[in-house]
Amino acid sequence: AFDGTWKIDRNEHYDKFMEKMGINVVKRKLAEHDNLKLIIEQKGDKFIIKESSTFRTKDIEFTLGVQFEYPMADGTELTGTWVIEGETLKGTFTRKDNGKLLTTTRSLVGGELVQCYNYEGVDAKRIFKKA
Ligand code: MYR
Repeated sequence: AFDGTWKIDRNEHYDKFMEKMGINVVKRKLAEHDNLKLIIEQKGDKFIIKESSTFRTKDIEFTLGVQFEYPMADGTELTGTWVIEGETLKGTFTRKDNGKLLTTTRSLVGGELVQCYNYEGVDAKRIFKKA
């Protein structure tokens, strides 16, 4: 269901979220317009994601329920897992630099891919349209 090419359409509270994450204002301004594109392919429990943005291109592979590492575009390392609950992908990640939790979900809402983020009480969304 998540398969396909998804292009970022809009953000909600993303600047506030990034600020909480400790990202400086210059990087936040760039990140608001990063043209993020995700090509998602699911094979059973395994996901292959090709991420591209103005910052980088990166291939990510993970298996549901299996811990993996993910470096954010600024180099901060996360470690965690994705699981599926019902129709929703739920991600629980920990920042390696400070041990704090970042949770995220992906779900399909009206044909759009909605990714929600939470860090230290701040919620944000990034909403993608199918290319
Ligand atoms: C993936 O499934 O795409 C890889 C794992 C994603 C982990 C959660 C993403 C957090 C990215 C946060 C970026 C916020 C910048 C402050």
